[in-house]
Amino acid sequence: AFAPTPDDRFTFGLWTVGWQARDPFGDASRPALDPVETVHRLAELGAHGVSFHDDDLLAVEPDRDKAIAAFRKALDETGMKVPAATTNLFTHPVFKDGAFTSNDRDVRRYALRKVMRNLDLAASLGAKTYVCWGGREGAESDAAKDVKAAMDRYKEALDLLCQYVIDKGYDIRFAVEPKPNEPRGDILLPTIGHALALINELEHPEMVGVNPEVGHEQMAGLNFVHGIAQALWRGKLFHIDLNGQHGPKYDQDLIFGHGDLKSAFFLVDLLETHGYDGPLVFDYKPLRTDDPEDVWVSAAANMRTYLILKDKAAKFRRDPEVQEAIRASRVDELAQPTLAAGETWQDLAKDDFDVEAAAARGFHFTRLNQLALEHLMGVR
Ligand code: 3MF
Ligand code: MG
Ligand code: MG
Ligand code: MG
Repeated sequence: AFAPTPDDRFTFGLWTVGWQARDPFGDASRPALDPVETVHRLAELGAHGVSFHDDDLLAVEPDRDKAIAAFRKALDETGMKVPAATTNLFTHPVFKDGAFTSNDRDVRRYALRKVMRNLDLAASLGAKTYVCWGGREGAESDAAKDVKAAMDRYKEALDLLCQYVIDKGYDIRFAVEPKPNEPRGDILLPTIGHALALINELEHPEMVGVNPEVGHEQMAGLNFVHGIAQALWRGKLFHIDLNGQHGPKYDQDLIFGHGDLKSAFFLVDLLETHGYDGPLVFDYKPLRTDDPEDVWVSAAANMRTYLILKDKAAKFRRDPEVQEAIRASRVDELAQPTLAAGETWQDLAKDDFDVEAAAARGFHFTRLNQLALEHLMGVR
């Protein structure tokens, strides 16, 4: 039980298992990992696919053509897919003030060329989603960045990239990944809501959605499940980065479920009951204390945790006592429009409403929450 198969649509970034665990205070604790090995190991574990930054492919082979050929061969041998790809616009010091919104115009032009080059590769590998995380789009000083101009440049960049995809005839949509801070003091498009608002202003809003990451919203103290629900409501959840985080602190990138487990439970419940059918992507970091074999234990743990939570969420939904508690809490009543068909604001005056009686009615949310926790804790 809980053994993943490609039908589960689990994918991993090459940079996750391949993270050598360099951090601001310490050197690498693991050797570089060959993307070819990653593809084979993840396939053996039951994953569906991998995604990559342009630079990830060069982890052990500096020749781009050779690296791509080896990667393609590994994909062919294993049947692994590339549902998404992305661009590294943050490691090289040229991007120290960002890429699409760097104050330096030449850098902005170089960044767009770098994305377009990798879009060609992404399309040739069958990727349907192209992720744009604004790695260093941001500032430490409010004097240093004209944020209104930066929004113009962000829009300009995304509009240009959509036009590129249209002109090339690629079957690709973009997914903007919000993050509040790290590596910059403040990053532009810090939350799902900010990203959705920018997308509404684009020339091709239908081609752009979001790629929210569990830990990123939680770093800002936000409710990830609520953010995902709002993105699903607008049909904007094109991609999702699953991992774990313990509240507002540095970007921990823990294994999925190894942070806020209760939020992970309700997230899986939401994705599964909504019928989200995009890739389920793990964007996590194996602990720096893990050795090269532990890395694969951690990769498997992400998928197993998701499948366990999926099973628990389904049992929660099927439990007659839960169903009764949901009715008692009037959760389903919210789906009913506030006005009946044909009613107008004038009809509201006709209501015979006892304010005090309504104020006295409890919602019984505690009982419902406890039932959810008991399912999660495995006693029901
Ligand atoms: C950083 C991230 C990124 C993005 C990636 C786009 C390195 O916190 O989450 O991972 O997910 O660049 O997919
Ligand atoms: Mg993270
Ligand atoms: Mg991240
Ligand atoms: Mg991410």
